[in-house]
Amino acid sequence: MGSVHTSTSVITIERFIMEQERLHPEATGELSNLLYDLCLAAKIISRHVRRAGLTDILGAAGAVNVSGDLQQKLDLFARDTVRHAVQHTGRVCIVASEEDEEPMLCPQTSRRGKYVILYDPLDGSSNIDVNVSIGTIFSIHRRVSSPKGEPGLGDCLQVGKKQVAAGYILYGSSTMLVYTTGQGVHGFTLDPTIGEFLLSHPDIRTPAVGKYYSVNESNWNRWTPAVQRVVAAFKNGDGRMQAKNARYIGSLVADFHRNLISGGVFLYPGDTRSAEGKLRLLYEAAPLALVVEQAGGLATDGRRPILDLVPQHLHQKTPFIVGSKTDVEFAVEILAADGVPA
Ligand code: P6P
Repeated sequence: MGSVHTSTSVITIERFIMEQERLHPEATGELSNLLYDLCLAAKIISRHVRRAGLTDILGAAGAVNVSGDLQQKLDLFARDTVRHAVQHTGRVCIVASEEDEEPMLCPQTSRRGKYVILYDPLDGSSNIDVNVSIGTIFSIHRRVSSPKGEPGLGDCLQVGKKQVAAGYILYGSSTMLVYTTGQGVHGFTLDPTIGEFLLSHPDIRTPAVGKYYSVNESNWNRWTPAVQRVVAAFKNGDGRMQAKNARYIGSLVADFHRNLISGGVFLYPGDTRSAEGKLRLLYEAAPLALVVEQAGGLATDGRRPILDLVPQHLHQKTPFIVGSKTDVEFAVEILAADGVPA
């Protein structure tokens, strides 16, 4: 009798990625290997994040630690860890991160591959000192420049719907890696005792109507009246919208993940201080938009789907409303009636 998948069968991310690749005979395996590379980076960053509280003992950033290594700020450590994991593999040609003003070309020594990685190495890193969950967000595009020339900014400034893959690592009560390659959204939980990400959330679907709304209400007086109407409806309910529970951690990946699993809507609208809001399009909003849409949700800037926005520059910000389909549609309808951007 052939092997039977029982509900208790342990599926590592490596095995899952391989099985997913088999669904695409044309696949070369390069994307699969790139996802493995990111997996390795995730394990290394997770190990360091878990020890963050020990910097007083092990030395904070700038100090030289017991093994003589220069202690780095965790977000710079995360930035380097991802880059080191991918830049010599011949699978990637250029990377861009929130920590660097310009994209970084992969070294000429190894063949420059066909993929581009845009990432936020450690989003919410200001929460590290108070032991609040933080995350890494990544977006993978195909190179669009000629392989005969140098990769460049044009390979990074691509519209979100062209992403090949996207996902995040959440360093929470457990470390989870959630990703999509356009074939649904799948979540893996790190078992640190064996150093493996195990399939824990196959084919994640986000509820159409959310339990939670997530927004920093201290910005209330800086929002447009239309945004205030949207948030008031989520808070108090109105004719069509049941009142929701408020949940706001102030760490994007943590807020996003809770809402993805339980249903909810996250908002970071523009305001009088910053018309484009606070969150970045290329390596925060666009990858999370791909994940949420693959899970049945929506992501918008208040008027247009995030995945349709054509970036003009690397660190461009965007208003961001993301989560349960019915809730995001409700917000867009209220904002459209007002005729101004979120
Ligand atoms: P605010 C963290 O600094 C971050 O970039 C996101 O992780 C989070 O969603 C947002 O900022 C919180 O911003 O203005 O509400 O503190």
